Amino acid sequence: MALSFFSLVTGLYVLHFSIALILVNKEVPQTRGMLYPRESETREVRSLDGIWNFVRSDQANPTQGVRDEWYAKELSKSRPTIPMPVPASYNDITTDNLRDHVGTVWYDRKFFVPRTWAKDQRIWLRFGSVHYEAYVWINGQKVVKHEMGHLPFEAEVTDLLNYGAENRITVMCDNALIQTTVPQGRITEVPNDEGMTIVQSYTFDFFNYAGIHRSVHLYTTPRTFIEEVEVTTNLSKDASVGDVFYSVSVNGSAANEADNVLHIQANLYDKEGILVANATSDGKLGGQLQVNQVKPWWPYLMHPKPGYLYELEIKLLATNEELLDVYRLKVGIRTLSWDKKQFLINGKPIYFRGFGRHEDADIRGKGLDNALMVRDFNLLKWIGANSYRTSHYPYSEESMQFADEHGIMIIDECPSVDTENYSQELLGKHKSSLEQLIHRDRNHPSVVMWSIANEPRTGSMSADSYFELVANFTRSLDSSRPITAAIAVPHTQDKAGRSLDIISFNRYNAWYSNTGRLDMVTQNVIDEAIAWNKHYNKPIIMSEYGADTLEGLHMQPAYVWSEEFQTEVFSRHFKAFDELRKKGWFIGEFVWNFADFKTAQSYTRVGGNKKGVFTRARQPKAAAHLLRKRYFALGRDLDQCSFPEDLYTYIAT
Ligand code: BDP
Repeated sequence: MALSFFSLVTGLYVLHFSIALILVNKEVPQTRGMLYPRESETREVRSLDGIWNFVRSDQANPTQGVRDEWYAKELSKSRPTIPMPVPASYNDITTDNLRDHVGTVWYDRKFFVPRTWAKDQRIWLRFGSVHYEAYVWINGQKVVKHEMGHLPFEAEVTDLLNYGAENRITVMCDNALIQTTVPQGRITEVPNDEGMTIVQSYTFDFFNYAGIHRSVHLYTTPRTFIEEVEVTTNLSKDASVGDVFYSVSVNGSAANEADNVLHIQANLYDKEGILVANATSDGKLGGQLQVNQVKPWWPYLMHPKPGYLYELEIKLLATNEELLDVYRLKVGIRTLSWDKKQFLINGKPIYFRGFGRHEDADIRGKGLDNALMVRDFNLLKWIGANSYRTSHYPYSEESMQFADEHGIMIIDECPSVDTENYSQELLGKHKSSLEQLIHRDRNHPSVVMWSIANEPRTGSMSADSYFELVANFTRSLDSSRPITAAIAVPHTQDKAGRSLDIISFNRYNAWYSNTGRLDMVTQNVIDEAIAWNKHYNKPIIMSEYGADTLEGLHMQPAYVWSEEFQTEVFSRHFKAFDELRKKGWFIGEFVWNFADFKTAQSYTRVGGNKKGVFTRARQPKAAAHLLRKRYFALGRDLDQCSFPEDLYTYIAT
């Protein structure tokens, strides 16, 4: 049973190679539902986070647990278990080599479902993310399979639960990356001292952390409920009137009864809780709300009150006005527009000053951590950044909500990194990752751009049609935001840029090229940005630049890895950026990276990538203070923000 359901690769993982390429634009499965779990008068939410039981499979026998039906009873009956926190990556929790495990691992736990949930409700099980592939059972019954890290999935479990009694959830998670996963990797069998072992390799530069990375929730909905809400907004020319367009889809039997005309009552409240607009749709599941004296959503430092959010209350009503369901979400009212030179929010040109980042921390790896998230936003605001790219995969839904509230603009990236060996199967999964991402994030005002890849190998012929298909697919799902990709091949080789709206390029002058040569940064950056712009006639962003820096290492004159060197590298780039800004089409600078992060083991990495402006423990390196002065200076010059009092330290009169 289990094998056919899960269609597991028997034995070891198959390697895929692509030869000549004719790509076809096939349909991608469409995500349904997946609203962020929120309580309301019609919904309850329960967390299943906590300490779960954990088993690692034998690397040489990853499908054994499925064949032997470990999910049919408690895991501890099949294998000795160890405690494992959820959410967290499992890699850095134990003291043995679990860190480098390749293949499947198993989790289970028990939980109670209240008797009261048995009545007139539906129950849903939702995972914020599991990396990379997940297989889920409730009380030994298959529930859902999902492939792709960093993205949520859910399934209805109403008929599988024991109400007023104990239940068991079992999860199998597979971290193996092959040439047709997103991101790609390779599995090889190589000899070691004991015989043969399985090795996972990948070209991307961050550790392939795995496990149940984000929260697990059970939530209830009424029998007929609000399944999806899509919101778009507009502003009048003088920005005094705002429009909120909402469309709702409903799931449930009442939706199909001919004599029951479901309708929506939509109420929009401002921050003080005052009702500013309302509408009752006439048998339709969508409509428009108009807000006079609107308070638009502005990025941080562009307005004294950035990140202004309204609350949209959606009520689903039956013909007899019976209240069926209520769901509330935050809405920011803003417009986006772009042309060959500029990118504008609410009609005002934007200059991005931000970071490439990672979800990464000591011990918990890529596991959701509210303390870390709040600290990171404090640091972003302290340093005066107005944006970041979710390099190189979707970040937690909680952080997207935070970005909305704090006015931090997001370039939202799908998990495609170092893409190569293009194939039809890879294309399907790449498109699916964007479909899932856009479905999840389309209502966030903070999301201002989609990034369809990081450093794809766009020099090959196949990249041309591949990225045209990916970009057009993305546009077909959301034409309200521009599309970019962070490109690293030289413009003379690139085949993807023609399909993008905005060109982002990554380059490490004085680090990977001309190492140590601080005198070979500024002009190279200027020349390359101009070349990209001439080639494609599109706005240009420098999406990565930086230098590895060991905190506490000081050397004067500056020498690679020292704090002085990172500071100098930044300063040489700033000079280039200011030259480029005068040209009108250079629209942003993103440092690589916000904080130090873990990578696979390599002789170029000391405990990980050290290009952070902050350490992995989120403390500033010397360059952070310089960057802070620049980002606030840009904020003052471009957006008339005021300086924080402690920006400059008193030295002399
Ligand atoms: C870039 C990648 C980024 C790496 C960075 C580096 O986009 O993921 O971490 O190089 O090597 O090419 O520091």
